[in-house]
Amino acid sequence: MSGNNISAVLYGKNDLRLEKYPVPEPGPDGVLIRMAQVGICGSDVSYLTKGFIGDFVVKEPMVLGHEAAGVVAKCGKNVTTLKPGDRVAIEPGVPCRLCEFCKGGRYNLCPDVSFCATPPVHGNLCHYYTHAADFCYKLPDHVSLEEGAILEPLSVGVHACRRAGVTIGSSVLICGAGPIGLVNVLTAKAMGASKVCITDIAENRLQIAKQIGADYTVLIKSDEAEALAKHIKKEMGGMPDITIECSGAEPSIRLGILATKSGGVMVLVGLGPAEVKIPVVNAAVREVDIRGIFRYANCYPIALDMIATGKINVKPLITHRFKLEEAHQAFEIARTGAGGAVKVMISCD
Ligand code: NAD
Ligand code: 572
Ligand code: ZN
Repeated sequence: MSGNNISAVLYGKNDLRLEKYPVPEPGPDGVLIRMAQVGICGSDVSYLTKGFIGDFVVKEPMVLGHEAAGVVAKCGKNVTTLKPGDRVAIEPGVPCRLCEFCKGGRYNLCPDVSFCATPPVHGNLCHYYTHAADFCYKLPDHVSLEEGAILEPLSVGVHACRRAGVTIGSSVLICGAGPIGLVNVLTAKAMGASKVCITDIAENRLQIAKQIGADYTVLIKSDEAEALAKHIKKEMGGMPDITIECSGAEPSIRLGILATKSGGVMVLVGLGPAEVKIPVVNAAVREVDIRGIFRYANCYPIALDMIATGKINVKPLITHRFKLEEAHQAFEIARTGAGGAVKVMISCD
């Protein structure tokens, strides 16, 4: 099998190549996975179009992809929980397991995490890939491999809604209706939110949000945050208890703070410029707690359960499908959002 592992390799800005890599051998605690479905994330697109995100620079060739599912092809000698033929979702971040964050259960904060397609770690947009067996989740027969791949962004939604404290009866404002805003809509509704309002600057994305369960949509046409906050209050019949910001845009963060009810919570999911100007005194004196999130921890099992039990349906988020050999076209659609693209899925089998 060696040398037959076609992989989508990023050499640097706008230099994506399909190359044959060797088929890797799993370590004693790992599994070899025949890759099936890999979603394109905004971070894959950023590495392709800019060559970096923040301090993470593509210096060596790196395989893209971290939203993935596949079929176990071979197990390392210590693996007892999986067997060849099992269909699995792959949690892309494997932490050190030893530091205080790992031991405390907040393993997403591990400084030594190895996360797929974050330089210099290879991702899994390829035919064969090895991963730690305990970061692979067996899919029930009725859960598709595409749904398995979407567990990754869905886990971001689960983590954000948990950090926000979304519960039965919550009223939630979600800013930004990209894939991450949309998984937050699905999760917030599944966790019992009674009112979910979502904003975006693009009407087509708001339409999808409506279809998947958003109760109110607000098209953002100006940066007048005070007026927009009043409009949202009127639409929702009161200020939201919780705001989950999923655009990273400065005016949207500002709006999120002003729109949130006193004593409420604002979660920053979107990561835009490293420094932004926000009305921090307004948040302070109204006791609006501002919380961040970094990926997720312990969320894959919850995300899988939400799909497997039918509490949420992620299928409407998948708008485009390509084969690995068509990776360049797939990334072009993901980059431009042409044809109303939300989640672009690449099939590797
Ligand atoms: P995306 O670019 O597809 O979606 C962002 C959406 O925000 C777009 O639909 C855009 O039209 C909209 N938007 C832009 N300006 C706006 C404004 N002023 N008001 C309202 N909406 C506005 O990206 P995505 O894949 O959905 O990811 C969203 C953000 O989440 C990104 O910044 C990404 O880096 C971040 N993210 C963070 C984490 C984390 O761990 N914190 C994890 C995953 C993604
Ligand atoms: O699915 C995980 C994920 N995380 C994203 C973006 C997209 N997908 N994050 C935004 C970028 N950061 S980072 O800290 N970084 C590149 C490591 O700037 C991670 C979280
Ligand atoms: Zn991602």
